[in-house]
Amino acid sequence: MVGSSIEVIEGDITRQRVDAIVNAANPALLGGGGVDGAIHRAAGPGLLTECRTLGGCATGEAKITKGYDLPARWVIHTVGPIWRGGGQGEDALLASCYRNSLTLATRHGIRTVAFPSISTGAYGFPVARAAPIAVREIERFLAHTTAIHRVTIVCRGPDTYHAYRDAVEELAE
Ligand code: AR6
Repeated sequence: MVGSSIEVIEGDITRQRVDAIVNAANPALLGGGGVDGAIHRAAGPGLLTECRTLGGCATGEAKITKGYDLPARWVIHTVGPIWRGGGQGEDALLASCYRNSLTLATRHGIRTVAFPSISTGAYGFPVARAAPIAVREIERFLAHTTAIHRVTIVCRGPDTYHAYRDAVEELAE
């Protein structure tokens, strides 16, 4: 069944026992608010020290660090697009966040990955539009690899949760 390897849950990504969690970062990779702040707080100061060595990250790209005090062994940092009305390549950039994060994961032998809802907080991307893009891109990736066993989308709040659940169900139809 299409969609079977994507799990959608409501919760806190910093608590996930997976090989890698994905951070919705900004191009400086030096921390911030939202999920980025939560991940840095939970990982401890070693994460920021390693992030300082990375030289930032372009929108749509991804970089990897260790997970430090997190249950996850790795953190994949990706930079989602800032919503500018939808005509500035936001959809394609959002898709590339998911694709590049999963590509990086396979290079590190990562089998289980948890994503937050990239760009739909401070960056203002409408979640009803972001969710199907995310789910489609993850599915497309999983269809061509056996390396990744499970992808979990960890949603903060019921609106986000329902948007991703609907997207998974629609793709499975
Ligand atoms: N677990 C799971 N999801 C969370 C958590 C958590 N602990 N905390 C927040 N979210 P945002 P963006 C959800 O703003 O839109 C940062 O300052 C949140 O409710 O974290 O990509 C960065 O440094 C929302 O659904 O990321 C950048 O400057 C989703 O995560 C900027 O914000 C994404 O919201 C990136 O903005």
